[in-house]
Amino acid sequence: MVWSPHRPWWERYQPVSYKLISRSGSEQEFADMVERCNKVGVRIFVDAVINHMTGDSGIGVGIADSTFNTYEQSYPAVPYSIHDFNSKEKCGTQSGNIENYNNVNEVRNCRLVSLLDLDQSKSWVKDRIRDYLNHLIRLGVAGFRVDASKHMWPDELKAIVESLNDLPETHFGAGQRAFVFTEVIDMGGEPITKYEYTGIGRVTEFLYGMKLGEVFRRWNNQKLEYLQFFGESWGMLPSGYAWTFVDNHDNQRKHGGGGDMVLTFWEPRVYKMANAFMLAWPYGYTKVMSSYYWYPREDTDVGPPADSYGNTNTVPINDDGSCGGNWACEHRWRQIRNMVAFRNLVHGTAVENWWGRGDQIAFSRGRKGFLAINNDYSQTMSGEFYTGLPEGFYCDCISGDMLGSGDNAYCTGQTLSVNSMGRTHINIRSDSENPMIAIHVDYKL
Ligand code: AAO
Repeated sequence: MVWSPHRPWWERYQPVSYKLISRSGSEQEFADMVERCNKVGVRIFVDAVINHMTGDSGIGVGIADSTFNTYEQSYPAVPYSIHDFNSKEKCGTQSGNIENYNNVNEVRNCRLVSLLDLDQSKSWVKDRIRDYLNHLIRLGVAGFRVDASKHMWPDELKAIVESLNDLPETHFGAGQRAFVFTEVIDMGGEPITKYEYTGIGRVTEFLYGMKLGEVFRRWNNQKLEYLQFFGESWGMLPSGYAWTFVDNHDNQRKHGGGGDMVLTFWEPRVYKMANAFMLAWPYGYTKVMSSYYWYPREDTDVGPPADSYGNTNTVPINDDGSCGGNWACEHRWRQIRNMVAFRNLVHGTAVENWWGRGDQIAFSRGRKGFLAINNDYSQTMSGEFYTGLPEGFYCDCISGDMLGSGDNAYCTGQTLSVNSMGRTHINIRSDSENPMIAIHVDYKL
């Protein structure tokens, strides 16, 4: 546990053991959550910290009461001893830490911000990590985000992933493998690239959120209309390898890659636009961020809403479905939640009817969905647009929800009428709080 600063969020990134006990609860509570989620079709992916253990802070105790001693490099609860870590000789820097990101050996054999660096070439280490991940698989998790993957040798990480058990047949069917995402920050300019990790699973595409932030902020003469070919031609991974997000837990705090450009929940209007675009756009495997508010905003260490000891608070849900208790819960914002449904619905269809004028864009996804965004600061976006959709009345899933069913269905937001030519009239004011319209065939009234 880290007490100075007081129980920061990043404490979790310093494992002491592989026990499933955290400030969020016990193993039993975790297993129960996974089970309940699987039953309703929600998959759980675990953020696996397997590159390192704690920082070199001396002697201490973890949240599950396991001890550690970094002078001796000892973590008895796993157990790991000095033989399981990369030595200073193997690393080669004076401090034992990564000092130069242009030196591949350093990045992978030295300590990331002083975190004791496990040596995954050792079979003992590989096996302990394998057992830990298999334990999680047995509990029903669907896959892993592999933290700090850039700091592990790709072939060693691949061997660990390949050694994992299949997912349990009861929940996933026969022969299914864990879904793996590797965290590799590659914005260009360093020798280690994201392409080295595509053989393992999906790879973080940090350029995606950075570029999207640049475009929606209209920095460097960017305009929404340039998004027509947003994807690989912008220097990003082929779509099938990319794991995309508007922001993540690091860069929303200006840590990690792209921190100055990315959009976050602190700027909700434009954040909703960027997420709507991401979710409607057929590139990459998308991730929606879910956060908590922290104060003061400049203090990037502040941990989650918690009791005075640091145990994470339960998330209260308000009557309108949003979260209370300082949880931001972006995933519950109607504009974002409804666009997730949009994405699932239009999966497999192509972008059609692209229309772009400066900071106004519109496009459809096959004959299933249509999105229009007005990011112009003064011009209303108005006119007749091809939606690609069958004739009928549609409920705009940005301004409202479609409730009820059959003849009793009604829209709590704006209703749009699509004519027999597939055209609709739209009018989006530039000063609207939600300057977008999204309709799809599941919201046909
Ligand atoms: C904490 C304290 C430290 C202390 C340590 C040990 O803050 O002062 O030394 O404990 O006691 C999180 C926190 C850390 C925290 C750590 C452990 O963020 O502050 O340290 O937990 O509790 C690199 C890695 C990447 C990593 C990122 C933060 O490559 O894997 O740093 N992300 C993950 C997690 C993260 C976590 C850890 C890893 C550790 O998501 O939450 O740390 O488990 C360049 C490099 C990147 C490098 C960044 C940041 O990026 O390319 O590889 O990321 O620098 O150092 C432009 C450039 C871009 C550059 C970027 C940032 O965008 O284009 O290349 O600027 O400068």
